[in-house]
Amino acid sequence: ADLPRPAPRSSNPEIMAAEIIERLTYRIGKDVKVAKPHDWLTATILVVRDRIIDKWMASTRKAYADNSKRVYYLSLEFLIGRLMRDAISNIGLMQEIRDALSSLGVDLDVIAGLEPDAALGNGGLGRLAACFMESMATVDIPAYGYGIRYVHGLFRQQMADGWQVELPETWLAHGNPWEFERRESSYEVGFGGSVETIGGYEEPQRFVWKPAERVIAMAYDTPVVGWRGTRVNTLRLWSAQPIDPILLAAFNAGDHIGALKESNKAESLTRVLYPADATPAGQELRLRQEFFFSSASLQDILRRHLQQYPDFTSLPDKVSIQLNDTHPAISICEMMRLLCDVHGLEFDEAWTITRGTFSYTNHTLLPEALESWPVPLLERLLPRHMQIVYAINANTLVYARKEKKMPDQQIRSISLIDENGERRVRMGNLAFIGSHSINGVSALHTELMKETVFADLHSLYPDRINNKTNGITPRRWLMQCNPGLTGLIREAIGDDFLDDAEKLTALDRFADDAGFRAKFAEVKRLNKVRLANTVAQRMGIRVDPSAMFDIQIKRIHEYKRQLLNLVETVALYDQIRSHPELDWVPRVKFFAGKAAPSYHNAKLIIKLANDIARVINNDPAVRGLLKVVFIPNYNVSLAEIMVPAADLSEQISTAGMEASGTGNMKFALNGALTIGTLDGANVEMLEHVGDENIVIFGMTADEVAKARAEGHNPRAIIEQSAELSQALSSIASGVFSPDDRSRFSALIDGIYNSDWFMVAADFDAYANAQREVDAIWSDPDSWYAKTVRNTARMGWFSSDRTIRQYAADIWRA
Ligand code: 26M
Repeated sequence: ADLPRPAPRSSNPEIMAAEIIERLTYRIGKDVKVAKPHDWLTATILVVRDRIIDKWMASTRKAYADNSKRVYYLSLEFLIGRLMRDAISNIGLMQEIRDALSSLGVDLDVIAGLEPDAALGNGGLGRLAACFMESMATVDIPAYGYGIRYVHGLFRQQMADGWQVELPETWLAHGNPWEFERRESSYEVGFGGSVETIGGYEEPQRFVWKPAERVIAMAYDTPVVGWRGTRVNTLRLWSAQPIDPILLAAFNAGDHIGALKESNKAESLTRVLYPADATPAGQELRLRQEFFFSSASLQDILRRHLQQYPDFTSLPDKVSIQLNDTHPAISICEMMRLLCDVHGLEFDEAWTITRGTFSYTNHTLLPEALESWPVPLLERLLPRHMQIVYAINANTLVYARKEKKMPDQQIRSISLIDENGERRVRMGNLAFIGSHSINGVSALHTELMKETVFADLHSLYPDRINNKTNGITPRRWLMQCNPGLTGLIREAIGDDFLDDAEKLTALDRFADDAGFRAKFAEVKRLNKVRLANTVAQRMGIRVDPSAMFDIQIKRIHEYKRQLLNLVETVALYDQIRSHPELDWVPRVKFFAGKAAPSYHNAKLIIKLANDIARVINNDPAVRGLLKVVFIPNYNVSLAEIMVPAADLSEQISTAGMEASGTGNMKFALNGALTIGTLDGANVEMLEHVGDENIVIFGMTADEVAKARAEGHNPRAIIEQSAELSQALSSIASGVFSPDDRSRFSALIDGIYNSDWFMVAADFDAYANAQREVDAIWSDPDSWYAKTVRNTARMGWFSSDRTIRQYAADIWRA
């Protein structure tokens, strides 16, 4: 949003233009006459960056001077996307920079589109970390994000004959003007080797880890500006470097190649993001990444603490470390090692400090997604940490057995070691036991945590589990991605909502204002035209912006049930063809999302979407009534175009399986209607927007659990539904895959034989809900009244609210 506000140094486009030219000349070394669009982009970012730096330093100094508590957000993923528009808009210079560039013959929107989309994350968990970074700066919390500076972010997705193909992503190819290399902030991180025991008989025992391998973690800092530029925090990403390559080469004199191999090995640590978002890869390199960034971050955190305070007794008062899932859970052992072995604290004292400092957020209950590492691997790679795991476990199990009289079966379930089959360390249990707070990401998810995976740990520590329902930053997900709607809201209710999204409730009464609804619809139409243009440009497909835009965008996963949507699409296609005389609502069904490269069924679902699209889009019988579009290479930037253009948001996961969802919030905030199950944060969205403004269908989490426990009969269900039978058999028999008629038979057999994800069980409810959506659409007054109310009532889902709750209840910051 182009917001007129006093700028920090100048609000004069001429000065701004001069500054851009100055950066172009002296930092990039290019003449105005020969500058390429990319050079203008870099020069503009450098101007913006310099404006941010004063505030950055002031923020750092203030935290030091005030002895404020610092929050550290440890995450293997930060899915930040493009940064320039975010930064410019947050410091209030949008209009000046736009004008300055335009006076130089450069279009801001064109160069903004050249900025690479930083995809250092897979999906929801990584995007949440990015929203939280922006909100922590906005609500003025001294916070640091810690993560990995992957050379290659999430793979680029290309389609080859409808199949997903993964290509390497190279976001750093043109350099990264946002980051500052901090050579002075480097730490050694060890792997392997052995543990030496010192003392024992008279003196207390001490342990010294002698790693066999060592690498350097080097910091790269990126400033994160909050809304109105009040505070600038640091995102610190670690890059792995070989230990002094010159020295190493000298040591290996005569073996130059061998020496460089070592340096290659070090650098390979931070080369690439693991592309799984639900099934842990279980690869040694992944564990190395987790420990590498945990160790570097902890060394940095403890060093900063000792700079300011005499010892570590004050650590829990001055430091909060939030673990984004279990990926950084090894930090708990590393903290214990640093406190005991390096700084000489006693185990019990170190444990109190550690537990007082850490808190853990769980993002999934899927059993296959719960991280665990084989004991032999941990013993070999991190021998000291394995000892610490055993020590923590012994203490916990003694407490549970002796003081809490816990029976054996529960003891087995709370143990840090899974003894069923190959012995493994359970990272979820480690994160739980080592933290004073464990939170879920929606009310339903938090209750399910208490009842399922963490039931026994919850009975042992009943005060630790709490809920923090996710949120999204309204700066990126309303003001920037939807300037049209932002402008319209400002006209209607003024600017208060810009600083407090909950003020959007003032918009509620405009739902009954026909004039306002017409403007709201016009904004939506223009956003749909923008998406239609994107699709035309990228894929050569023409879609009609007057049709309902029905959108499902997220990682491809069976539990998210893109398959349910596709089966219903086929059923609708059959219906339209059998009853062309009926008054069908024209729809475009959009899909986008990446599949983990090793997830066979997810890749098959992408192929199915493309096969269905080809048949439907080429059938004149449904022309103008139904189109299916799978847009390749879904990322944050594509979401910023698709979210504002949606009429209908598909949030249809099997109840009990989506921890929260955050895309659901983005769509509703931007005036889409949701069709969804009672899953994750949908449940709370229903409470906020009201049941007349959201279309809920299907089994509840309890019903799903019951059906699974007692067994349900998908075959009987399918036989009772003519529409479903026909849709499934047409897919299974090869109607959409004439070149390979059995391509989808195994996928469809899964529905007949087990239907784990309740595609058959929920089909009729879903199809009926879709016809209900059609009915609402056919009455535009009713449709837009509902969508206006969605925007008006979604302010609570701002990540500012979420962060305030973390600060009040968990961090006490
Ligand atoms: C683990 C080990 C090895 C490789 C990859 C992983 C891994 C990476 C990401 C596992 C899970 C990952 O992400 C899970 C995730 O994104 N969960 C989502 O978190 C969102 C934010 O809380 C929720 O809104 C979503 O419902 C939830 O699916």
